[in-house]
Amino acid sequence: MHNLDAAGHVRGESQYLDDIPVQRGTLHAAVYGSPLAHGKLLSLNLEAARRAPGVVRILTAQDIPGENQIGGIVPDEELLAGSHVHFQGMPVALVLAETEPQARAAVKLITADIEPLPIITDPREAQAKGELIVPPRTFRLGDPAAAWAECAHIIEGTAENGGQEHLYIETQGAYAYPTDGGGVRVHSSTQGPTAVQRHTARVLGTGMHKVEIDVTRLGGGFGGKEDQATTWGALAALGAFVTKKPVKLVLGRHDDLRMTGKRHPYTSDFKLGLSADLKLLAYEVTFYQNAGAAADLSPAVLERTLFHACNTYFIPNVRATAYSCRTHLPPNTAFRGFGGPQGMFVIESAIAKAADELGVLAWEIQRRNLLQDGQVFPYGQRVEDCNAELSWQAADQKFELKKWQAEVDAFNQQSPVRKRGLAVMPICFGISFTKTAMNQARALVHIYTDGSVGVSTGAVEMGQGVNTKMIQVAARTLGISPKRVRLETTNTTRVANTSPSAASATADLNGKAVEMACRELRTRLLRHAAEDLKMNYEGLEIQDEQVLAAGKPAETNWEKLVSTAYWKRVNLSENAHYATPDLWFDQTQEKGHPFAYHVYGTALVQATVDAMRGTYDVDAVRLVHDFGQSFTPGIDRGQIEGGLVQGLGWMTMEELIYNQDGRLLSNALSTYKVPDLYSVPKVLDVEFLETPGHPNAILRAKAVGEPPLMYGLGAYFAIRNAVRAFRPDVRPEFSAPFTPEKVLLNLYAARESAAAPAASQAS
Ligand code: LUZ
Ligand code: MOS
Repeated sequence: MHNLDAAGHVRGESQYLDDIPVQRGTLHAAVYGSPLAHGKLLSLNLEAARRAPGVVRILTAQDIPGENQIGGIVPDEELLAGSHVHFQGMPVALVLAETEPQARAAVKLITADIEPLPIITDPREAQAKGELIVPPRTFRLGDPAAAWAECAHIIEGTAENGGQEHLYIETQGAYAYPTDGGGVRVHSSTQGPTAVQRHTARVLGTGMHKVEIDVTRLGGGFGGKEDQATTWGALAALGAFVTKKPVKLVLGRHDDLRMTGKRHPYTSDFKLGLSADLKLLAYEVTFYQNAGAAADLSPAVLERTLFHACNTYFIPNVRATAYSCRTHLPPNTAFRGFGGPQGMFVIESAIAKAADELGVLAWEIQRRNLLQDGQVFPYGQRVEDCNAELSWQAADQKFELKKWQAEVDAFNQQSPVRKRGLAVMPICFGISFTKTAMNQARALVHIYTDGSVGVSTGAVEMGQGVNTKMIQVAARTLGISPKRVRLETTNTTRVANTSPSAASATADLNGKAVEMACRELRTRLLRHAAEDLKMNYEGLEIQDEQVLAAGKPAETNWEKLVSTAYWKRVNLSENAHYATPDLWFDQTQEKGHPFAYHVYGTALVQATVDAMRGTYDVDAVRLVHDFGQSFTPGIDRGQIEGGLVQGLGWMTMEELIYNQDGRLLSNALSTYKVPDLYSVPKVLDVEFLETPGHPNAILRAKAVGEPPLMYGLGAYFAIRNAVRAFRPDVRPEFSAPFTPEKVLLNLYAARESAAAPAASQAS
């Protein structure tokens, strides 16, 4: 089944926040953000802005009726700056005006007296100064200190990755209305309606029951609206609450880029020990996460980095330590993969460095160390239903790794200026929120008397096709056509206490709840049918297929079944609750069973580098992915393609640059390059691995949102291999993204400095 939103999107009919008809009397808001990254806020000069045309009101921290606090995991983030500013663009004042241009013009008239304080942008500096968001965490397996003695080879190094802008097509925004009885209703472009509700209530000093959040769909989220939609939702709500008028706040692209957090940059130190036959024996790694100025989701992201520190390899002795470092950048946040990609980049870098030094191909090391059933992850979970070997073998068989490598080598032999590189990128990604309690969801299903069905869940549609999946689940479980089912908006009044749509788990969690609710309704209807048809109650489970089958093909019997059930006063609504079974994690031991299951896959990536220009193409990505039993293969394939290209962009061209003052220099699409159509590999093969799926996955279709992003890491190592084909004496340092600029710097690195690593290897 195709994505049900597709036609509406193509015709421009799909409703986004900005398409909601604007009510008369609506005020338009714009935000004044701090011009400095750190300082004491001495005074705000609002007079000129107050007198500007159309300005109705300017709100500051003093106007907040409740608590000026939107921190989730750690209460360390003010909605509007109080006494201090902590990053450039931190919201300080909210201008409400009759039109949006008036509000934006008035913002430009605001000035602030700020006493500058020292600015930290480097996570290692923050760590050295004790500026940590939370205490460090360490995951341990075996005894690495003792294992070094056993290692034939020990490789040490550093790896760095940059951040990543989410660049959802729809910027952050919200539209709030005052409601009867002193509440607010907020249309929010958020992945986490409950988070917006909770923090809005806190800021307004009211109960969550007076705050209703409603979401139709997002024009992209990618993690950027998991936590950080809250600011804009709460600000719009504050405006509506104070003025008793509707308030609409939509960030312009420039403000969105400047004011919101991104994927976390990391800098990490690694030490990897191997046996003579290339078995990984020991791994020590220290991650320094650049959290930015407030905790946001950083501690959770940090944790997922630790969970994925070994990617899809078994290493018997591991010590992984992670620091969440407070700097004066906008608070960094969730981004597809949620720290996993950062952890995986480091182990892949360590393996690449080992391959350089040992004179072997990285995939020879990768191949020998894939996870297998019965082994254990460093966090204590047993490896079960592992498809690491299976996906590698399938990829090898379909794409002929050795032959492909030989072709690349042959090409490089005869091509002096263009060189190719091949890399293999196997992945393993854990599915579940790492915070066990978040793995729950609810669904509310109504069957109307005409046989049509309305389904409400906590799932937010953001282009990933979750609504289509929910409709499929409902239709299949009830045994009716998907045409009879509508997915309602995501609304906190209909479905409460929701987890954000995140962690690749949205379809699993909400889908299971839909399935449970529909099963219950179906049983109820069958019982009614059995009564009407004088069927035997005991035989119900056996006969229910017959009963439903009798309703086909015209489904007129469905309508009859439903309407007669109504007249017999059968309850046609159901609310179900699902909690993923068997999850636990003990943070004191850093051991447990945090994931419902894991998703595996293997990608082969080829890049061609132009050694004159430093430019490159990622020519081909051919991969085998573990979808389980996909019931929406078109949507799932789309997730793989999109995730891959997003990962490829992060690893190759998307370069976020902040200066020493904490100012974003890559603050527009002229300076921040994202993949376009030409960046998509010309060959993009997505093959479905034949596996039974997992019982914790909805209809045994495994989660598909985040895992494919990590195939993009292969592009980094393919480019690196191509550079080394041109300059075997150069060992490019591990610094993502591998921009054409860095390619050139490596290609034209001085011969002398290039000789140094070779000498140290000999010593
Ligand atoms: N969000 C979250 C996530 O709160 N916890 C997670 O484990 C997670 N994982 C991936 C993406 N978002
Ligand atoms: Mo996400 S990074 O699953 O919001």
